[in-house]
Amino acid sequence: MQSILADTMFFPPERSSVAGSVDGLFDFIYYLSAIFFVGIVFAMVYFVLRYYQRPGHKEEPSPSHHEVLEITWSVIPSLLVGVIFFYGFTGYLNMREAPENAYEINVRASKWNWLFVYPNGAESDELHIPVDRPVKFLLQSGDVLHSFYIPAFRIKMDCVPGRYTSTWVIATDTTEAPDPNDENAKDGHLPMNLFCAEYCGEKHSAMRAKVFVHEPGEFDVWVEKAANILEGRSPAEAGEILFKRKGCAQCHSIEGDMSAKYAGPPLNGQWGTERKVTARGTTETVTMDENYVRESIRQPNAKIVEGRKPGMTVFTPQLLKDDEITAIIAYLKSLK
Ligand SMILES: [Cu+2]
Repeated sequence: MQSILADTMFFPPERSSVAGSVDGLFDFIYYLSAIFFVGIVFAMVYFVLRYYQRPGHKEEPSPSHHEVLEITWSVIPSLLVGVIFFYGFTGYLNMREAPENAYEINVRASKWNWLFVYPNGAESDELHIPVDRPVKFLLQSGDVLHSFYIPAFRIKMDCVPGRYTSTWVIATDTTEAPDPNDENAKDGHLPMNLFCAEYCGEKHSAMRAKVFVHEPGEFDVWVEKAANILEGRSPAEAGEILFKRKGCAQCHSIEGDMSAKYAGPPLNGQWGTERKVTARGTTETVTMDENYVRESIRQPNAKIVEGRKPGMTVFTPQLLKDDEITAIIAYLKSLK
């Protein structure tokens, strides 16, 4: 069911197989509330005008009960609530249970970025999915509660630390025109937004990603290419991709921004320079070289730059391979 109200007033156009049922129920509750609101306010105003205390107005005893009236106002709302429950509950179950043949993508939420891991090992910081095919999202959180929310699909599910949750979707439209600044791009074909919908700390509002929906063949090509980021790229190019994808860019400016907007120190133009750090309670001076960067990634709390607080993610070899650290080092060297 296409929703006129939800489409035009509140939400982006429906782009998934479940969006229609969500909007349908939303519309039902909305119009029902509107009808009851108008009815109740009118009745109230009418009674006030008819019965207010005034000179010459005689008080009448009110009836203790009225069976027909009481049954009516109990049965009708119960039926309406029953309808809302039925469609809400069956719709919810449908969103929880993915079909068996669904394509599975692992979603890892952490402060403050999204990482999508595909069955062939490919990883991306933007979500890519095929059109017209059930896609299941297996959700995880690396730290606190986050919530996986794609408004155009009308799906939302919490990412809970220490357990898996899941949701799924069939996208009904492909996205094109990846440049949002292109004025000729039709809105219906722009990549969709993915938000974190659970307040998760300082940069919660920056925890966003784009969703791209591909034709099936095009998707296979993309996911194949995404699996080998080190291949066919210079180490610095691969390092730049990793720097964004692994969340480094959320806390480290590459434009020299020293402000508290970034939890970590800026990383451009730093290669080979010295800095004061605190290591096990004592202050020392270190040079930013290969080993310092490697240590700062593997054991971020070993040396804390003066004026900064510990708290960076510890990147174990499972999270970031040695080859990938080498690529990031090449990227950092290239930043002026
Ligand atoms: Cu979050």
